Amino acid sequence: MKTSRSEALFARAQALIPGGVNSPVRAFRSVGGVPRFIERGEGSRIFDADGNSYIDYVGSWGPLLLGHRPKPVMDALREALERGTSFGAPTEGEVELAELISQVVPSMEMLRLVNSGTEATMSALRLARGFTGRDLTVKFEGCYHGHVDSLLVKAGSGMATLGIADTAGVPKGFAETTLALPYNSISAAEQAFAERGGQIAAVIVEPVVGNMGCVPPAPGFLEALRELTARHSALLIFDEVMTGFRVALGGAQQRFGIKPDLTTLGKIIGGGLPIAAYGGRAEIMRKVAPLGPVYQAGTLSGNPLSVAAGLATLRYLVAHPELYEQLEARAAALTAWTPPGTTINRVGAMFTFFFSPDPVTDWDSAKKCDTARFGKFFHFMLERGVYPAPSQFEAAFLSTAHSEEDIRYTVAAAREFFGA
Ligand code: KE4
Repeated sequence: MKTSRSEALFARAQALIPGGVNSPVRAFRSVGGVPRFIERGEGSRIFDADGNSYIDYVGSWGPLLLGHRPKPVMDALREALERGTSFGAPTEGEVELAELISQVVPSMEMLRLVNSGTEATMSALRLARGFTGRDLTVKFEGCYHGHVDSLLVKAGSGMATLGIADTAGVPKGFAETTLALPYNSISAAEQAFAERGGQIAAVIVEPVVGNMGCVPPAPGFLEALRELTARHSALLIFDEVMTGFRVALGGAQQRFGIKPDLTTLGKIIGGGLPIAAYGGRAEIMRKVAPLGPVYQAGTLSGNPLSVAAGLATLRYLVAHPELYEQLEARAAALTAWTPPGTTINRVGAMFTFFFSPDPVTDWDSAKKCDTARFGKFFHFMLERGVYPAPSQFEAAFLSTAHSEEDIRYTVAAAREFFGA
C-alpha cells in the first residue's frame, strides 16, 4: 500500500504539532507505523492522501453514526452557511436542539451546550460540587471523561485512597479530589461511600465504557451506583458523550433504565461538528450562571453550524428509529465469530475485539491484552482497506452507512489474519 504522501505530511506535521497530531490517539503510537492522512470520507469509507480507501470503524471516534457526509447533515450545513457562521447571541436552533435532546433524554430537564466532551464533563463536575457543597468525585479506572485535570488520575493504593495524578501538570491537590475505583466493582463503590460518603459530590461513569475498549456494565452495577449516590445525596453523572444516541436513541440510560442526575453528551449530537452538552434535573441546572452561582461559559457554545449539523442528525435518527435495529443486526453479524484467543465485547453499534482469551470486565482485565498482537492485526486489516481503531483500548464504531458487503469483507479479512 502506497503511503508516501502520508509519510511526507506526517514529517511536516511533526515539525510543528506535538506528535504530528491534534489528538494523541491519532498518532498510531500504540500500533506503530505512519498515521494515514485522510483527504475525504463518503458513507462508510475514508480515503487517504495516497488514494487508498478504507472501511472506517473509527467514525471520528463516535460522532458519525450516519457515516461520512450524510445528505441531511450536508444540506443543513450548506443552508446554515448562507446565514453566517457565529453570532455570539442566542439563536432559534439552540432552542430547538435543547428541546429535541430533552425530549429524547427526559432526565435532561434543562441543559447547556458546550464545544467538547471535556467541557461538558468539567462543567458537570463543577456544577455537582456547587450544588452539593462537596469536593470529592468518584470515577472508575479505564473510563475517560476528557482531559479534565482532576479526572486524569489513577487509583491510589487502597480502594478508597485519593487519586494520584496520571499525567504531568496536575497539582497533587487536584488529583486528590478524585477516587478512582475498579469499574464494575459494587463493593469498591460501597466502601468508598462508607468511608467518604459525606464528602462525595458525584460519581461520574461511562455507563458503557468505550475508553478501555468496550466494557458493558455488569448486571446491577449501574443500579448500585444509582442507589448509593441517592442514599448519600451525591449526584450520579452518566457520561454519555460516546453512548448517547449510539447504544439506543435515548442512550445507555434508556437501554438500562437508569435515571442519572446529570448527563453529558457529545459526538453524535454534533454530527461531526464540535458540540457537547451537559444537563439534568432542573433543580440542579438552575445553579448554572447566569441563573445561579456556578460559572460556565463559551464563545462558540451552541454555534449555528454545529447546531445545524446536530439538529439534522438527531431529527433523522428520531424519524428513523428502525436504524437502531439495523445497527444492532449488522454489529451482531460483524462480531458473530469470536477469533481464537480473543474476547469480543459489544453493546449496540460499539464493540471491541480484545486480544485476551479471558473476559474483559474492567481495566485490570483489559490491560492483560496482547497489544503487540493487536498491532499486527491492526496493520493486517489496514493493508486490506479496513480501518479499525488504532489502539486496543478504544471502541470501534459501526455506522448506518456500513453495508452488509462491508461487514462480509471485514469478517473475511479478519478470518484471514487469524487463519494465517
Ligand atoms: P472530547 O473532549 O474529546 O470531545 O470528549 C472527551 C470524552 C468524554 N467522555 C467520553 C466518554 C469520551 O469518550 C470522550 C472522548 N473520547 C475519545 C475516544 N476515546 C476521543 C478521541 C480523542 O481523544 O481524540
